[in-house]
Amino acid sequence: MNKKIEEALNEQIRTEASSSQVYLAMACWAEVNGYDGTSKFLYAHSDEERMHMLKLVKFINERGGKAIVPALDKPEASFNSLEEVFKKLFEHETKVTNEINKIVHLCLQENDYTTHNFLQWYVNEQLEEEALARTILDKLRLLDGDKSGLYMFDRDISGLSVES
Ligand code: OFO
Repeated sequence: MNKKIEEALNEQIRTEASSSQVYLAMACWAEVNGYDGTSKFLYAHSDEERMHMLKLVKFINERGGKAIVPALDKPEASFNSLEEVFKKLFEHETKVTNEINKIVHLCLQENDYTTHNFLQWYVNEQLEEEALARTILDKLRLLDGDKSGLYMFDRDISGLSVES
């Protein structure tokens, strides 16, 4: 496997693993602060990110490269509000999208069309995840901290899922 691509994909393993940790920490915060629906949503989102990581691990190993399981930083564990949680989640997803786009670009430069093809799944996934995060954030901004609105938000969000 092309070394530059292998390195970039391994870096993406770190990104996806760290997304999983970040959302797990958010899920814990939501759970202990009484936002059960939100915590359910975030636990599921954390699982999705682990699955994104595993897909990369398998792809690299199956193509003759070597996947590296990275050390991760401790994620932020306390937040002031649900709005802050989702603002950070949205910003995080935007960063992930940029990272994916950079690897897609590298694949074209290196004429690696197999990996380019493989990455289209991630391109679509990022589109969906960013759109979902933006919708959730818009709702929270509209609520502007209104307690009964937040209660309903938390009840409804548990029914939303992050597509895999
Ligand atoms: Fe939510 O990011 Fe993975 O791909």
